[in-house]
Amino acid sequence: MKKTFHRWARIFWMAAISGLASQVSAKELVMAEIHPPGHIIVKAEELFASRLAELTKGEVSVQLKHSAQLGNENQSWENVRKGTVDVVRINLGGMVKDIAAARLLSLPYLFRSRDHMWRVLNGDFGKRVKAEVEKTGAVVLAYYDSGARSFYTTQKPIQKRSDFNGLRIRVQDSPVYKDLITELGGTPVVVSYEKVNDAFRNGEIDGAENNLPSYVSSGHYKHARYYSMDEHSSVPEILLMSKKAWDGLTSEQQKAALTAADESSVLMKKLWAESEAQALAQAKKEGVTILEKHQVYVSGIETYATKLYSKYLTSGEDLGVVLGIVNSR
Ligand code: GTR
Repeated sequence: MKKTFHRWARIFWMAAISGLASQVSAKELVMAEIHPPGHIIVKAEELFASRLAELTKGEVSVQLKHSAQLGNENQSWENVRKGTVDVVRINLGGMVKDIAAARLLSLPYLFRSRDHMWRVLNGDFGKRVKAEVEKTGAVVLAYYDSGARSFYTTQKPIQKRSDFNGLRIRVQDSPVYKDLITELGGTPVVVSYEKVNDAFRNGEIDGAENNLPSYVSSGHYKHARYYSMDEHSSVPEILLMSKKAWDGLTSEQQKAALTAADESSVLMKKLWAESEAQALAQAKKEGVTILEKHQVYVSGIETYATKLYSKYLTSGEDLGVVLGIVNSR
């Protein structure tokens, strides 16, 4: 009896110790995302989280806080640099004030296709973006697709440049986007993503611009019933880890984080076209008027939009970089 008791006590004690040990070594990373579940970006992040847990055998897990529970995109960008959030996914278009390379990436009509954008990101320019971002104290895990952004409006579709006259268009907090709308003849209104529906409801804006998956999943299509596929920009998403969280991982865990991020990016790239097609089908089903690219007088819009280049390409180096991108179309 006494012997059995001792045996059980030992087993209990060992279990308690090993439980404690795994608690001590297990790390939970908190991740901020502004999109809701179901968005392709969130699906990619879910894959990142599950692969990271798998690759580290449960040592590192990710708690995904979607739908802007941890604040808007600007706040995520600030938080990841401060280390108060461990992982964030943000659009490079919102990082323009701090990252010079993001300014170039945001220039309208820079890329002709997703393939073109990926070629540029996988080359020297992608390395430059990474280096600039990492100087700010965040670690780049991967780039994600973001398709092409187009304009959507409440009263009538955008078909040509003069349709912008007098329209108030919501933009990300970026000087490039503000200048773009001004150049096109409209008035830019900076509103954070999760407040755009309210801005439509309150009549503060007449339009906005985004890719199809975001236009649909955000519900913007309920207010802005005309989507004109002018495809004026393709600014990728970036997955970042705070330096503090990164330094808290072992080198094996860091490797696993990069692998999981890369795998999620590859999968997302495969699924992107599908997700765009689904969003388009849903928008049509909901009665949205879609103007296909050939129904929009894009070259007229592009002529005005690209006037921005002279303002933003102030150094010979940047001019050379952008010329290189344009010539690689
Ligand atoms: C989306 C992007 C978000 C956010 C949003 C916006 O396409 O995924 O991160 O930047 O656009 O327009 O604010």
